[in-house]
Amino acid sequence: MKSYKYKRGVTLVEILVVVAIIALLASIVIGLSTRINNQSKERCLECTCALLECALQEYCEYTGKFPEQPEKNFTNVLVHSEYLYKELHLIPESRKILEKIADSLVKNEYGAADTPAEIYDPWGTVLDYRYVAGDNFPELVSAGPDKIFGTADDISNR
Ligand SMILES: [Ca+2]
Repeated sequence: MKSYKYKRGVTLVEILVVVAIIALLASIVIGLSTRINNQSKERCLECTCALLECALQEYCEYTGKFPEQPEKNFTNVLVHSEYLYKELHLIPESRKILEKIADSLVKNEYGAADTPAEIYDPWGTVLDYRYVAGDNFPELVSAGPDKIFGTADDISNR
């Protein structure tokens, strides 16, 4: 007479192996979707920077210079972004290009309603604008996926 006592059901080790495989597959899927999401955001950022560069070229043709940022310490990103928006908004051709940027990236989250809007990157961080006299072309800097400036994933138009 055969005993089926140990053939029925699954062992704890088998359950752990299945759980580990499911966890591994889930982490691969999450990793891939995060990467694809970041790649699409990077492309969105490239398009935004290209539009801002066109708007800056128009500004330069109209005024003979690029907007110079009011501070030179590169720390007050919010002020830089609002300043860029305000300056580009003053020049009709630049304003037309500025209006082509997605509404989700141009918001007035800081200051009163009548203050200039800020320009954001696709990760939701304010885009930094850097230009001091003598530079060849203004620099637009995104804090990147980690939303922190000065780290390796920062993205610049230069
Ligand atoms: Ca960063």
